Amino acid sequence: MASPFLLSTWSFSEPILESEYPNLSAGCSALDAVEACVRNAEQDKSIDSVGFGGLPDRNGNCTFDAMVMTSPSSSGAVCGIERHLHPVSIARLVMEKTNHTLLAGTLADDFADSHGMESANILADTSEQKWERWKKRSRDTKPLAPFDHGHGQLFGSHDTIGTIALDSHGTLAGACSTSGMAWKVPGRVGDSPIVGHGLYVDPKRGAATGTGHGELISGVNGAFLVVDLMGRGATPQEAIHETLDRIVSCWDIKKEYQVAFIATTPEGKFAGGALRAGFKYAICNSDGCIVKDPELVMLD
Ligand code: SD4
Repeated sequence: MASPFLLSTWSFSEPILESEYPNLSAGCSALDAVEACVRNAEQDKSIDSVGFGGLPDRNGNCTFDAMVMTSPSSSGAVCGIERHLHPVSIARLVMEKTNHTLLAGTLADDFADSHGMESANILADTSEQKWERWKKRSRDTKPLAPFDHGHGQLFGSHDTIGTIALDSHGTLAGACSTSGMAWKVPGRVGDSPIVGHGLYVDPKRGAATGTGHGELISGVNGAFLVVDLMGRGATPQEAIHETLDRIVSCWDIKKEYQVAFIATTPEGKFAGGALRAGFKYAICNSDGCIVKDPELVMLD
């Protein structure tokens, strides 16, 4: 059995993984570990694509999407959260306290209230200021491709934290959270809270999570496809390659489009891949924590 590890999208997650890894290696469950990592990103105001500090929609309102998953029969998600700072924990409540998979909008906020979660203003002053500037500058709906220049310096308008863990019992879990596409049409929901789009975990086949333009990921059921291909014998890199290929063959790929996946087999063989340069991911295991370039970049 592989020793415990944490894998997560974007370099901003590396210090988060590093702080959580001791708990994982001490026996904490994969689910607790991924939730803790994602909560950490959700409360970090400097990350402008996840949780507090996330960029708002065209009307200046922030909404959050999140999911947790441990198997095809065990997942929970929320979308369009408007007044809670930790959508990943509401998603976990959906998984553990209901027979459902996805709750949406203010009714999902009400559900969180009913479980004692404190509500909060989720629009940071910095996000509001950025929205004011955007509103003055441009009404162009096109987002820029996310580009990773290091912690706190993400250029472009969106990217999601997707975290996967394998614990000391050999159990896989995944979680993701996002404020979605900056300046989105109000009501827009991306791939992140949809099972098999932004995240998929199957104990027999592996786990994958995606970041980037949710519409492209959703169009091919991206995370599910990566995991399914691994289940049919592909390596993580081959599975990501074929999934990105599928996206390239289905869409007119504009220069601002970016999609990236990270994936692992149940045995802990992992890889990352992206449509375009600029994506990085973080890994923490018994050898330490590092930020990695993806094994695969499809386009120039
Ligand atoms: C989405 N993939 O909503 C998510 C978040 C995002 O880059 O915008 N990520 O499309």
